[in-house]
Amino acid sequence: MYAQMIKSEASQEDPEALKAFQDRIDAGSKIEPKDWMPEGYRKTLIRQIGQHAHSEIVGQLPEGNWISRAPTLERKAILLAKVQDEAGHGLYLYCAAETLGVSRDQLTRDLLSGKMKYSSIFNYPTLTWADMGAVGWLVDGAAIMNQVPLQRTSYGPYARAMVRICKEESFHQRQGFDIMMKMANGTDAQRRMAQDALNRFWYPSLMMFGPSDKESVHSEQSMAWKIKMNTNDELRQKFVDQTAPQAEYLGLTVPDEHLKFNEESGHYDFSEPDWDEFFQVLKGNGPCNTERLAARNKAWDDGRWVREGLLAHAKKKRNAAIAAE
Ligand code: BYC
Repeated sequence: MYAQMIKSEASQEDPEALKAFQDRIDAGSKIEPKDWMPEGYRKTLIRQIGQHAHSEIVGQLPEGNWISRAPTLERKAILLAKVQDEAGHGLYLYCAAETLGVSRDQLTRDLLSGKMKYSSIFNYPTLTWADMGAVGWLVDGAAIMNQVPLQRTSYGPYARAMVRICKEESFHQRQGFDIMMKMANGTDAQRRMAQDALNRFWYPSLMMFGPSDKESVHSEQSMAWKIKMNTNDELRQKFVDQTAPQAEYLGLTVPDEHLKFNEESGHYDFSEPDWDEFFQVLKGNGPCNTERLAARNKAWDDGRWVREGLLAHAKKKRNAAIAAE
């Protein structure tokens, strides 16, 4: 449906302008906010950057859950800083989306009403401290795998936001792996916790890259426009290739009996995630969808007095400036 809509919109646009635009993309030029762009390009970017921004904001919830229960003051300070970084990532991305003509208020409304998506991964619960390790190691690890190529994406403000985000995400991944190392080399109970976290987060992390290439609706057009630099399956494979040896180093077992290095292909063979589960989560039926949206709606409602206070203050200052002229 969406892909068809984008195609039909393109058919109404000036073919010469479309060709010149595609030539610029093919030549590796960056598209900037004031440049002409096809409506489909603008909409696709708003969708992807908006979903990404929402993922950063909703992504604070599963980890925020453990700030008050971190095992040491040092771990608590690190986790606090990480969760705060995610808020910052959300802000850079909302700013990048605003350059495309959508307001942050509109994007927020679309998140809170459930109209816009955020990453499926954040609809899973974080049950133990080891989950903080698994989230950093696997979830941030998958995020980096996806986001490093996006530093070369064709839209300037998005590419530039990604540079800073990727620097911070790689620190996040290391802190996650550090927690996993501590737990995997700890007591029997800690090792069991680490294994259990890996068991629960492995397949949801693979799902972060999106449906298989056969099912992906947007990949073809998004790759032609360099809004996406790789297909979903390419990135998923790279992630498995990077992560399987790390699990081995930790002495943990990836919960996939088919995971095996294939000498011929030079890559790991692995089992696909349960795609029915993925599409259920996208429909709002994951373990925490309701809880996550309720938390964001509550935060928005609770913050009303701050927004109103700031707006009233800004209005007062503006009126005073007008009166002084
Ligand atoms: N969750 O045609 P496709 C992070 C949707 S990490 C939910 O392949 P596309 C963080 C997709 O939107 C995560 N929905 O789509 C980490 C589409 O539905 P609509 C954020 C998903 O866009 C740690 C439909 O399925 N990263 O932020 O070409 C701590 C068909 O898919 C998912 C990004 O957003 C999913 N996993 O490719 C804190 C990176 N996968 O929109 C925070 C930027 C697919 O037509 N985004 N869908 O209704 C991307 O690279 C791409 O948007 C995706 C999907 C690879 C995710």
